[in-house]
Amino acid sequence: MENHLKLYIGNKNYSSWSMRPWVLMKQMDISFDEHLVRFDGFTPESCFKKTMAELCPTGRVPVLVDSGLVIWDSLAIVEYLAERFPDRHLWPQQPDARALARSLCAEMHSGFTALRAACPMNIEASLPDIGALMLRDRPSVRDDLARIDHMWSSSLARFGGPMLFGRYTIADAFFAPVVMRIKTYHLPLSELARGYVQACLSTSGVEAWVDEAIAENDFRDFEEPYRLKPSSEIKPSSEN
Ligand SMILES: N[C@@H](CCC(=O)N[C@@H](CS)C(=O)NCC(=O)O)C(=O)O
Repeated sequence: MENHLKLYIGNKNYSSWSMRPWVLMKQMDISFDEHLVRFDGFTPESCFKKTMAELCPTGRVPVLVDSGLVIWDSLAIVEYLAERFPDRHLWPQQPDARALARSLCAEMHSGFTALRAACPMNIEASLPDIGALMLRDRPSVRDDLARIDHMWSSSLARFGGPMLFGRYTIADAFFAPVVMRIKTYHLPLSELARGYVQACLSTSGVEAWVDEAIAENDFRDFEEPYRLKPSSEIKPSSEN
């Protein structure tokens, strides 16, 4: 089938939602044209918002365009890809494993808000002090991390690793930005879950995204709650 896929994404260093379909498509050898719409703010006047609002109703990335069909939202995009490329087996093939993988992705898609707010994706940064502060002062961040550890460990134990469902699936793409947060903020995990972090970081899709994120070298101050001030000025005691 002729390939007309276009994927609109944001800055690779920051855009966690964009990372999911991008690493999936790279990893599973689905070719596409990338359109990076640089973050310059999310106000209606920003170039980012004007560009994306012309394309889709949410005005957000990622967006996949397939010969005029516009699909927005990372979950809808990966479901579309799974249907369009059935031979790639993007979901696990067994119905029970597939149902579990969908449960994990749905939980990720609508949850972990405390972790996401306290530790936004910032691939080129190293912020161990912030990670330690957030874990010390925000119980909801501790809860999110414990849930992720339990979720990953159970899946790895049940399906044998190295990826969440044995071989690489959509679930691994969905958790790739969490893996990046674990790395940036040095968040502690059980041994099994740490092994998964290493396995995920070594996948070709994630390696390619990380290389390009670092090469971007595009500091966006509105995406930087921490690197603009010393950690002594950061007061994480209130929950978001
Ligand atoms: N649920 C959406 C979330 C998309 C999203 O929030 N993307 C961010 C960038 S990572 C964005 O475009 N933000 C712009 C805004 O908030 O206006 C998805 O899964 O695709």
